[in-house]
Amino acid sequence: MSSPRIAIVGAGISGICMAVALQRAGFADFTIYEKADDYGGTWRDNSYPGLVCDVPSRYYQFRFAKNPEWTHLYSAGPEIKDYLVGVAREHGLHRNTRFGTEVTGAEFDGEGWQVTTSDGATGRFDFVLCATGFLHHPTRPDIPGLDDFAGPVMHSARWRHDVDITGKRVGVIGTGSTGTQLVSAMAGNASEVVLFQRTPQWILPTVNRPYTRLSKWLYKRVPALGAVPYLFNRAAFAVFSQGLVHPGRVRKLIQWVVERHLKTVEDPELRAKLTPDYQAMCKRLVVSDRFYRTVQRPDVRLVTEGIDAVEQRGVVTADGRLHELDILVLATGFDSHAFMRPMAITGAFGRTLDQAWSAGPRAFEGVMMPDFPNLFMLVGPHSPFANHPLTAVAEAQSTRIVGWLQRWRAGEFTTIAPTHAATDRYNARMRAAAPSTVWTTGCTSWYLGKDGLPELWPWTPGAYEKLIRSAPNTADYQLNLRAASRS
Ligand code: N01
Repeated sequence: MSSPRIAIVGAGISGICMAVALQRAGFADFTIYEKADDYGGTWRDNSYPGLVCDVPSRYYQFRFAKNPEWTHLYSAGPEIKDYLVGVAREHGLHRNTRFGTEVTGAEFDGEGWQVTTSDGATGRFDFVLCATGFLHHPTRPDIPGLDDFAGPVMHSARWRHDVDITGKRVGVIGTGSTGTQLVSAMAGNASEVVLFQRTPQWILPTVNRPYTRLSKWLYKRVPALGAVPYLFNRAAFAVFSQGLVHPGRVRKLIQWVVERHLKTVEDPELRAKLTPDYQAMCKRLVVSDRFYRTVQRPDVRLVTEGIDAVEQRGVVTADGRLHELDILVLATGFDSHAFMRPMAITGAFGRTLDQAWSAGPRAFEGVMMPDFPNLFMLVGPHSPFANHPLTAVAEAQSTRIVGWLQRWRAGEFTTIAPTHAATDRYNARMRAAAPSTVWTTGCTSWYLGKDGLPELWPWTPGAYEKLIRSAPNTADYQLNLRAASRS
């Protein structure tokens, strides 16, 4: 039995998860390419003040690496990054990782992939596993004059720790999960925080609390206890996700909760400005118990007039007013539809990824594409996400991928890709299910693709896990069986 040569692109949550799954299945010949200089992906890139994961820590972790030391119910960004670095170290992944090396291209040569990196080197692999994430490429808004601003301008995912906000007038553009966390964290430190809101958000209240020493001690002493919060949160998220994908009681209940939360804003004029005109969860639900309190502070100003331009001294809004600022923060999100691009990927028959995805990212079961044999994706198009933890998605998908690699090792095939027919059927079923989801109820968001349909799995994450952990239907794939003679 030969062992495949495998390239993993990206060393974030899904890249680390995939690498550990390979190790555990006895696949030793793999290289992780990471363009940055550390593990962590989005948790490495995002280091803005106030970053806290809105999924409970004891759920937002790998099942194979439960951490008894989480300090809070909801962990801060640096703690999650340290956790991921720790998992990578514990598994000795540095031996397989090439930091500071960006994969710029990958070309299928009939039986495997020629991978090109930024240093001009090439390598040949039997499989390429793309673990590149989707909240990776910061979006810089197209606002006239942005480059003219005299002070520092920084995207939330490129936080400049050399810029001291103390006593400064800070403008924040964007009211997603990031903008709301940032404003809550900076108020009181900056002299004034001005939040430029294009669209209000529904906010789900939650209370963060530290774990007691006793609870940490117990989780350390009795690791099996880790299953309790995991299963509890899994059940809670299963109920929550019913509201995402079906109209009904859960959706109504969440709407009621967020509306009650909004009523904690006392000034009716401010409350009106903060009231969305779409259903809760249509955009990715923001979770915070601090935001409404923060926007009611005298040193925080909510601006709802559209932004016309940025000039040297600040932001000019449509009413002609200049909002003078010292620092400008762009909490304007990411190009979530890029996935593994700008990597130049060319599959079978010379078909490029840009050609294959000219109508938007499409995949089979979130992990493979027709015409791109032996190329797998983690958290690819139409994987479940929304507020669901990506650790769980990556674990389920890496199990499926390992299953195929084992069949390759057993000599069952040389190359594999899903058929066009299976992929078309799969995508048609998802399109048919999309109208029941909350994401199509009348808002814009990064969830929606070019066709206005969500690029998310339109059923519950549990249903996806069941599908991806079940035995694949061989009829949905084109297997090249020449390898039968290899083993
Ligand atoms: O980005 P977003 P994010 N002028 O795309 C506004 C995850 N996350 O970084 O709604 C003015 O949600 C835009 O306005 P509008 C999570 O999955 C998780 O906040 O398009 N405004 C919007 O308000 C999340 O969903 C955590 O009208 C402009 C904002 O910028 C994802 O990351 C924490 C504009 C962008 O919101 C992305 O969140 C943080 C313009 N030209 C993030 N362009 C956790 O807690 C854009 N906007 C785990």
